[in-house]
Amino acid sequence: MNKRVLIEDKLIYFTDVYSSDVSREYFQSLKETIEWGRDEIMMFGKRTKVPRLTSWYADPNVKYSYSGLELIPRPWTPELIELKSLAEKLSNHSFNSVLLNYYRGGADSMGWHSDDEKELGTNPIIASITFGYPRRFLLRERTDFNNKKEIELEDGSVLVMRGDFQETYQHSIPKTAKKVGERLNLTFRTIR
Ligand SMILES: O=C(O)CCC(=O)C(=O)O
Repeated sequence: MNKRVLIEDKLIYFTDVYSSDVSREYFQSLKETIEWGRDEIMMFGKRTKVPRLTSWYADPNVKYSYSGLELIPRPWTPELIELKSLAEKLSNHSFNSVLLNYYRGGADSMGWHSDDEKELGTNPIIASITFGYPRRFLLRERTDFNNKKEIELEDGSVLVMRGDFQETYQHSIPKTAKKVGERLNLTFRTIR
């Protein structure tokens, strides 16, 4: 495993957390066993389907909503608990929920946003695991959109967002016209 501090006190990137064999197994099994759906969100006053598949697992009674959408949690599976334990070890923090995203190809994406919903509290710690095809993860400063950075999130990696990262930056996974494979992403969160 390799650890890199990308932004001091805000963004830490662990690569080779899982070998490619283990990552492939998690990828296949999550793809098949997670109850994937296509959420609708409110955008500019209109209901719009998100450009990817999603699912939400959490402790009972945990409620979370984003972009006007209230998410109903499903109960943890043994596999998600395994992944949660590793995410907790790397971030030194305990989580009570995970939001999963399934990017089926280059047309699937995640628009610019910060994970700054009030249920996450101030300076939330979020651990993000990637399995499958690497995609670009873009950052831009909230007070200066021209100040951008990017990294490629690799198969078997974990990105930990912490401190005032959400307050200071927005992030996105842009669409791409390149031929890309499928990617799964799990963001472990603590809902207060
Ligand atoms: O797929 C990713 O790496 C990003 C996920 C993300 O931004 C989110 O769930 O808020």
